[in-house]
Amino acid sequence: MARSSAKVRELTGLGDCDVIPCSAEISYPVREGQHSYILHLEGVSLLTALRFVLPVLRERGYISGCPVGCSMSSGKTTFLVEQGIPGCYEFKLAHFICTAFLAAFEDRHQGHTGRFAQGYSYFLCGQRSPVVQRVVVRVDTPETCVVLSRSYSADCESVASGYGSAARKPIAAREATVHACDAQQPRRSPESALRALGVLVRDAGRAQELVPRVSPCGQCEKTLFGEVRSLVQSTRWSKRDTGRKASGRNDLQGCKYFAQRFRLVSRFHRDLELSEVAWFSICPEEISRHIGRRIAMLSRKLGRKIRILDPFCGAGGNIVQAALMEEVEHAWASDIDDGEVRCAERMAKLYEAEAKITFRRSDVFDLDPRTLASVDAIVTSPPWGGPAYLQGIYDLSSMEPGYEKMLSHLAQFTANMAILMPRNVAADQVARSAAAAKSSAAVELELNFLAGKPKTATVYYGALVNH
Ligand code: MGP
Repeated sequence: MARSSAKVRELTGLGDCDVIPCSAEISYPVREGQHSYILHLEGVSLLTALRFVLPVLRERGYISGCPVGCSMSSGKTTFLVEQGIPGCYEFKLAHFICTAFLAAFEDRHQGHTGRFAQGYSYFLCGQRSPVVQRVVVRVDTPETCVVLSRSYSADCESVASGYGSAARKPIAAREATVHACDAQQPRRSPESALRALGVLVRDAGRAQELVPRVSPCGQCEKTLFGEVRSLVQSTRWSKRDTGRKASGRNDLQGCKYFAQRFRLVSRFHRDLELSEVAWFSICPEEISRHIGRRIAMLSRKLGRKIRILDPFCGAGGNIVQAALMEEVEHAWASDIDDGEVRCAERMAKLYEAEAKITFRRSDVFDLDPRTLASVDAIVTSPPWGGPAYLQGIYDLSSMEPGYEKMLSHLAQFTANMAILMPRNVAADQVARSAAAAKSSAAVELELNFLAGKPKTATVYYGALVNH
């Protein structure tokens, strides 16, 4: 009997990805009745699933009740089940091997197509969800209006209880409830109000010049304050790990960046071969996509499709996502490192964006504004100096090549720039950099939250500033 001869192995952790599939793309169904778990089967036909797999799972107590709502697509079968023990199970029966993923159902994922990554389960469901973006506070310096904003990517990590306990601790799903409201006067000093919003300044004297004009109401402030504090704590927790990240591909398999690979590149494939620098510097896809959307809005202002440039393209995370926007007509991507350029090319192929992007190896200062005169916007993530950036407040003047020198050079192409920055970048230095970017009227510093955690910041110059 197939049932009695079935071998069920519980797969755990991330280290096994050489022998088990790392993730599965699924169509996340709409909930039916009391069914609170989603079961996703790979490698079996519907008939085999019904006759063998489900009975075995039930017999062993992994699921209970009668599964419903099955859907099938390219050899994958999805069921909803009433109760279950979340996990990843592999079946070896006489004639087939099947992998089963079981995760708790979450209402907000209803109807999404997502990616189920095993080890620390999450659904990258943001592909179709809008990025929520709210301006929280706006401050003025004598010379420049600085807009501070936050972007929340659609939350894509979920905690399936008991799932992948040996793996990276998942970030708790935290839907931030922040309202941009019209509270009249700030009740804190400018510096502490900014700090409460997660915005840091290096020069305390200078901070006095930053006068919040709009401040969140007490309720929001409380939420934000608690949120930022707990996030800083969780950041410290994870920081200990970063020291261990070594260069080799094998070492990377255990590291936090590798654990987040589908968050960084949702179509991650082991043949992508990210370099050591790319692993820690590639922008998480949801944030790149968000920046891409903001850049695409420029097309409406100009009344035509736009052309964009990324002079530090690295593995291509930012430029590929931006180029995917239909408002983008063409993109140029360059990097000083030939290996990175080749990786970016592979990334473009992976996302089928290669026809829109021209790649070349070049130092940023060798790019000639006369030959790239038609660039409408720049999107880029310059080198921050590696994972040590989080010590204290990030000092923009420590960036190599010099930040303002780089901005002045890039401003010859266009003043419309979106530059990825460390989340602890000094806001006062950002304000001052506006002149070098020929964007002295306004600059925007946006904190990018991913799954409730501040990940990066983006500085917008020129027409990309959201007033
Ligand atoms: P991180 O701080 O290393 O990760 O980088 P995380 O998950 O916030 O770490 P934790 O320890 O606080 O939990 C967050 C993101 O910043 C990365 O995914 C990259 O997009 C970006 N980033 C990080 N570093 C070290 C660099 C860098 O040196 N250069 C660039 N351009 N981007 C970086």
